Amino acid sequence: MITLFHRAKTRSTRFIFLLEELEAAYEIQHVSTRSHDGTGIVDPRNPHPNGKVPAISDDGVVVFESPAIAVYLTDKFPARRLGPTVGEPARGPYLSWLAYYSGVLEPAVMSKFQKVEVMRVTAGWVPLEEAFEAILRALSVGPYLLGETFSAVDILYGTTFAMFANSPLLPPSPLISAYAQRVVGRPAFARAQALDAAA
Ligand SMILES: N[C@@H](CCC(=O)N[C@@H](CS)C(=O)NCC(=O)O)C(=O)O
Repeated sequence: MITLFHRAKTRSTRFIFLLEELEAAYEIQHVSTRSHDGTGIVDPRNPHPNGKVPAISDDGVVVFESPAIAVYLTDKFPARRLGPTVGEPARGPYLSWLAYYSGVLEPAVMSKFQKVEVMRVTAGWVPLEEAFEAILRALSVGPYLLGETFSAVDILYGTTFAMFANSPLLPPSPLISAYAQRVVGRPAFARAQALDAAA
């Protein structure tokens, strides 16, 4: 059985979305995490090394960090076609955009949010505007990041762009807005929202 270590309205909600897309058998273990306001404690049941969510345990096999969980789960349920498998040409872009999400996009968003200048060349990521342009180029083929096929990578990017829809952090883009709406318009997203806070 897959256990998702989860806290409502966090990055782990996206994995309810993915597990719903995969029609997987899973259970949700609600855990506490630290909060912005200094409240909250790391839950000793949570296997993430820093007490963050998401993490999963699959019959005792622990996986943490969103891209790793996405690959693990889509590999485990290949028939659902939520991620290209080893040997498929689209596997390359799939892994690349997953790594780009946590290695470039998230640090770029945080740098901008914290008004920290990105040390171009030295930093492993790029300014948000530059990352955004790269994502726009990939999506201009569309309708999804891998082209015609919706995948777990869209769950990470689409939900992020939906969350930042009205944020001054991101440049306005009808293409990105339409993409985000396409992703969060899926029935599995609605199911995930309903399950998110349910104990
Ligand atoms: N790099 C992690 C980030 C996870 C993360 O930062 N989760 C937040 C909730 S959205 C968290 O658990 N924060 C609590 C803490 O930092 O202790 C991933 O992408 O999976």
